[in-house]
Amino acid sequence: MRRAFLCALLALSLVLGSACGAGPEPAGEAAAEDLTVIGMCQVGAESDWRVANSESMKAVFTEENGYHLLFEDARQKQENQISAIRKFIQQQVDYIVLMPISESGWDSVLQEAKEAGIPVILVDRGVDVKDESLYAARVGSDFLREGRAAAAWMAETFRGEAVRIIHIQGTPGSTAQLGRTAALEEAVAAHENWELLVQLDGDFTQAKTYEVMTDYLSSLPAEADIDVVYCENDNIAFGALQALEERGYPCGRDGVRIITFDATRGALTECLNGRISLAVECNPLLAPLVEEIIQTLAAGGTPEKRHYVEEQVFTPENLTQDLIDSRKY
Ligand code: GYE
Repeated sequence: MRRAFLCALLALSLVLGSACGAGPEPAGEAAAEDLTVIGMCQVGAESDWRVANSESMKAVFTEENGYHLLFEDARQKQENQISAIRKFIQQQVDYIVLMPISESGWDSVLQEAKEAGIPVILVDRGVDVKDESLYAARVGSDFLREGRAAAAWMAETFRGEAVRIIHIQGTPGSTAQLGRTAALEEAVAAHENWELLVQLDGDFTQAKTYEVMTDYLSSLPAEADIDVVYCENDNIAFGALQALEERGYPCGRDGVRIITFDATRGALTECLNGRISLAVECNPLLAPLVEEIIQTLAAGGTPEKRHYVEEQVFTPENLTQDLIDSRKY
């Protein structure tokens, strides 16, 4: 804990802050209490998954639970994430929790955190760094495994038939994009009658996907043969559905099969009504695992480096309204 230093810094910044309008963000009165200060750097609010992930963090890292949470939304920019980490280092927070937007470009700033003695916990996506000791642990999903589950469903569903696939990717270079893409590409390479028609960048958002998908569909002859749209998250699936249906492509068992990842409530509802054919779960409720890691570190222990969460797949056949209603996200 760095309470004394932080309190002094906060007092100073409160005094100077109004005069010079600069300096580290004050952590407020809470810092005067014996709270663990967490500097959290979220990607943004690009998807339903991301919103559920942020809510999970805010629900666990509360003052009642002994934490003071400094939450930064990087608005989908790595440079904002890097500046937030530098600010957290200046503020001498106890832990940094980072949801890295993409895998590359982290060596220097994580080295700075290490030199300042602040453990970094990665949530959701990973980083590609030369020295693995730059972070304490990573909590999240196995995106390659998720993609392979989708490919296995395709193989089972189409059983040797020709499959024409549109692939809409998430934020380029993010672990979720890399894993889900690698799984599809390896499956296409292994099935000679699966054809990848196009790979589009949907950036994990509905708006971008609607735009790129509408453009792409306009470039095809009317009623082109499309069997599957492999969407790397739910919001991509929503944008693709909208674009497909507007151009007269029915989606579901007798039309284009939409595959999605995340399986948040909106997508599960579309799956139950048949417009989405497969929803591969990606669990955003990761805060309890992050808290366990913090408790291990606080007790002087060494947490496991990698924590994967268990996930399942949903189809219109195995889903029920009760399951959707009982879901927290
Ligand atoms: O699938 C998507 C989000 O990295 C698992 O990022 C996360 C992905 C998730 O924006 O909806």
